[in-house]
Amino acid sequence: MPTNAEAAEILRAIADLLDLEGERFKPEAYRRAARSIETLTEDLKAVAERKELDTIPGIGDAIAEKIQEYLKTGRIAYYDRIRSEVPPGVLELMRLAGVGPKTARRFWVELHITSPKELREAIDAHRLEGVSGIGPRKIELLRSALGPTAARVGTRIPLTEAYAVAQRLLAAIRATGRVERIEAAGSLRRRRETVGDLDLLASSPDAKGVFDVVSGLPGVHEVLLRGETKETVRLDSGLQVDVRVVASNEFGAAFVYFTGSKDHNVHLRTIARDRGLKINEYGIFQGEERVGGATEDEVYAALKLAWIPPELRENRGEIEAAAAGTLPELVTERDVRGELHWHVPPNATREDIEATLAEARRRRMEYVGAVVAGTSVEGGSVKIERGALERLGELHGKRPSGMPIVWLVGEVAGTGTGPEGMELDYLVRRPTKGPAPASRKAFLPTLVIAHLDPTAPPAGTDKERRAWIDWAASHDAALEMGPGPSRLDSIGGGEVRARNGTLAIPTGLGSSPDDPTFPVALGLARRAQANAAQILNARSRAEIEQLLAPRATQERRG
Ligand code: DGT
Ligand code: CA
Ligand code: CA
Repeated sequence: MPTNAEAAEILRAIADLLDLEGERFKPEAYRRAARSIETLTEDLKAVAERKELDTIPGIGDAIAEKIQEYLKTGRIAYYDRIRSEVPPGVLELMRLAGVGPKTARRFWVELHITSPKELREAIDAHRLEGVSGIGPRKIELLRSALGPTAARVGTRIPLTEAYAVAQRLLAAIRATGRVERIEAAGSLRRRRETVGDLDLLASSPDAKGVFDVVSGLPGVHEVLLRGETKETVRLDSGLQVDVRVVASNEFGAAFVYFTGSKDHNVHLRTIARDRGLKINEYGIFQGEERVGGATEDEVYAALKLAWIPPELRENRGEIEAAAAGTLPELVTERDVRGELHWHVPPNATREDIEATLAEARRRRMEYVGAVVAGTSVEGGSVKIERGALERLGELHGKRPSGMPIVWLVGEVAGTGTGPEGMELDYLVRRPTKGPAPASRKAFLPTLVIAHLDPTAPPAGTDKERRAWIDWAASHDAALEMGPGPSRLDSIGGGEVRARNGTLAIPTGLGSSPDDPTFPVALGLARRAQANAAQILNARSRAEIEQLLAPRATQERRG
């Protein structure tokens, strides 16, 4: 018997197919209808019998007709037809992590790649290199999305992906109550841009109990090795996870050791030796006597060093700085005071706007800049449902009690006006191909957050990035840090800092609670040694308003 859930599923499948065929607006209409049906509290059939299908929000005549057909016959001829037009492998491609309908369509239409297998072959044959819009990072992402293969051994995965996987594992292990404490160490804790394997460090009196838990977690493919204090498993994705269990009084020493980097550790050990001490993963030793190791502070203090933030532990001068008391003050989560680049989801309702503002308030944000106009980086025009747009218009520039102030933002667009004559507060600008524009007059208003062009040809990436860093530094424009090819990694962040430029940290506002955007972007900014003064959205509302003020003055004059 047909169910609401099945009907919704077919509508979603239609949306996917339409996406692949390059349709622009229809897919979203089908998705909206699917969502509506899923939240329906009564049987679709009952609604249809009352001839009230078209009263369901998001269901117009065309979709109502297809639902009727489905309820009568169990099929939708339209679906069968468009499905026959798309090779099944292309649908599989679209479901790979990091491949949306647009990319899948390009693989299919431009590169004649019609299955994951063909994609893997194309990558191995270096056929994707030099294809516009598919840079080396994207290729790495694709390789890991394609799962465990021989080629995969020795490859590294992006930090965002590793972060999300680690959070899931940590939460699952903590929930069992079998560990006193468990944390991610290794390159993930140092927020290296790519991660080779995960290193989890736990304290517990019962290592075997912890390993039993880990081995049985969903997504764990096989146990590669198990010893007294260490277990290594491989996940379905091919990623390896090392788990170590120590006693709670050893945790600090082990945490330093397994956080690395290896070069950092080696340097620490030479300092220890000079002081007549020995440090290893079990503690700090003076001769045979154990003199500490419960906390990281103890380890660094024993070496007369300030505690060093993990993001700096690469043996690039941080140990000398810790000895001299000149470690940089790094931006922290608490410094971030607002979101300047919130993409209102295309189908958000008034209620969704309220919910996001409430989240912003919980996170103690002072301002939220909502993108309401222009072209998104992905290329589509920014489209916001009427109700949400109205609500944003009502809230614009206002601060309902205890709430952040709402600013209206245009993305890429060259004018200061949004839909229905809405006045925009500033623009988020994406560097376009070619040289950076000489003047910011080209896009009034004043405040510009540029993110890098993900479609820039790989060969031009470094040069263009440098041009944009120069341009941003001399135009009060901030560049966004964070995951993904359109944002800056820690090296780029360091270049911006060296030029006295400003960075911005995307907060992941409005995303799911386990979205890695914010922690990853923050970590990369810290790795770039950015302090709060260098982060645009670590400034207060008043300070940002001051940046926006010249525009108001200009307008009054003009
Ligand atoms: P990865 O996994 O390649 O992204 O990088 P890491 O840094 O996570 O390296 P991994 O997983 O091999 O080891 C984790 C940490 O354990 C590493 O950062 C430092 C420590 N470690 C591993 N092997 C050695 C070693 O031979 N000597 C020293 N001193 N430390 C080591
Ligand atoms: Ca590792
Ligand atoms: Ca490891």
